[in-house]
Amino acid sequence: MERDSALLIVDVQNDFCPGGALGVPEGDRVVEPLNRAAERFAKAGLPVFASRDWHPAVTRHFGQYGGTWPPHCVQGTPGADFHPGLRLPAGTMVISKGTAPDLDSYSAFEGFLEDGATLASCLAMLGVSRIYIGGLATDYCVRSSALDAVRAGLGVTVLTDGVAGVDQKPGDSALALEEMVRAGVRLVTVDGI
Ligand code: VGL
Repeated sequence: MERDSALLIVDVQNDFCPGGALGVPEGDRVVEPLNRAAERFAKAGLPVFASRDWHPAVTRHFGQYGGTWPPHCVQGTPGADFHPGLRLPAGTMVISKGTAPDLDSYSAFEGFLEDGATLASCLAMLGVSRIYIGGLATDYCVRSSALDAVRAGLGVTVLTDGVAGVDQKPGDSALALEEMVRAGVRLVTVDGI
C-alpha cells in the first residue's frame, strides 16, 4: 500500500457478530483477514483506526425510542466490546460514534477520537490521502463511512473479504458495494493490498 494510506476497521464488535444483539450473518469471518491487514499496516508504520458504535442506553437509534434497531453496542456493555479475536495493533486509534442520543451516526466520520478530534481532521494531520476500509456492516456503517471518505476527497478501497453485511433485504450488501464503486471506491481483497 501507498505511504499515505491508513486502515479503518469499522465496528467489529460483539453485538454485530453471530450471537450478538444485531448479529451480522458470518460477521466474525472478517476478523482473520482484518487481523492480517492490521498487522501489515502496523508493520509498515501506517495508521490504524478502529471505529465502534458506542450508544447511550436511550437513543432514537433504537426501535423502542423511535428508531429502527434493537438495542446494541450500549456503552460499557460486553456487546459493545470489540470481537475478542480482533487484534488491534498498539497505537490503534479508536473512534466512538453514535454517542449522541438523537443521531444514528452510521459513518466513522461522524465519530470522535478519544481526544475529541474527528477522523477527517486526524487523517489530514497525518497526511493520509488513501483509506482502506473493512468491517461491519457492508450495507450500513461500512457503506456510510466509505461514501463519506470519498466526499472527504480521499482515495477509498474497501476490503471485500474484510466486510460482511446485514442484508435485511437480500442483496442489500451487493447493492451497497455497487453504489460505493459508482462513487469511486476500489474493491480489493486483503491479499491484494
Ligand atoms: C450498524 C445497523 C445499526 C453497522 C450499526 O455497524 O453497520 N448497522 N447500527
